[in-house]
Amino acid sequence: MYTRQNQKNLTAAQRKRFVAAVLELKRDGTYDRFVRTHDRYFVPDDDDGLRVGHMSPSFFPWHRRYLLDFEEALRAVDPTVSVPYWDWTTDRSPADPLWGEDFMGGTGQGPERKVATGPFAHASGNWPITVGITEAPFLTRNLGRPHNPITLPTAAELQTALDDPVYDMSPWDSTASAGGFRNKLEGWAAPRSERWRNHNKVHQWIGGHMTGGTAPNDPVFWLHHAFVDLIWDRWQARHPGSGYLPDAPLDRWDRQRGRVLTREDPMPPWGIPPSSQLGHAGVYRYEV
Ligand SMILES: [Cu+2]
Repeated sequence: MYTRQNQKNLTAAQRKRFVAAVLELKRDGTYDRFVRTHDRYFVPDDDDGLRVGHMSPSFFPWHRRYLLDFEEALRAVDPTVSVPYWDWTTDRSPADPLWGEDFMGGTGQGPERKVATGPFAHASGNWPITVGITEAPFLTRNLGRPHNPITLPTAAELQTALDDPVYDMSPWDSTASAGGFRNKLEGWAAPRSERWRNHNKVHQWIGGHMTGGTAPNDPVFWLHHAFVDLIWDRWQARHPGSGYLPDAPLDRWDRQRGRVLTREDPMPPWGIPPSSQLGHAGVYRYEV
């Protein structure tokens, strides 16, 4: 059992070891395989295929397993490392030490929004982008989107998702107007005028690679999704009588049948059901 720490509590030595392990996975090709996997399962509502990673109930269990795989790879490089989490309701500024030279590096610069500081700057030579949305070989960001400002989700906004006692609801996609914890936290259940909420809004606030299927090109992806994973714990603790939905096969006439995972369906690429990922006791815990 190991601990996932709040990123703001990491010592300089821990930041250094985390960055070094990430760079080693990049160097040996493992990292880009993770980026490719995320992109492959980035299937939107209007696609015919099975949606496992996004816009569907398995958003939480899929990312939990995905982070665990990544963390396992990191820990094979350095067993003292785990994935830290970033609480974006409290550490909200582009000036936060999260974006420091010794950790994630800063925002993108120039018209191309090229990340030019820190360990993941292109000039370092250690962070070529090979699985991108464009041909650009460098990591891009646009923290806070200054030309059209967006703020990180607030604690109150997060609370509206946590307060919902229903895990998810039909039609199990990004359009549910009624709500459900998964949709509110993933961040689709918003009026059109304010499209992004919670998890999605964080991706938009960072900008650049974080806005697409190859989002894990930006190492802050892992810190963001560790916090999303922690939020799932909080929701479970708050609603002990609520569980993963759908928990039974969908009706034959249901248009989402075969397109979303029920509790016991095999979840690709692992072939394990969402029910196997509902807790993480004995594997890791979160520092609070
Ligand atoms: Cu995400």
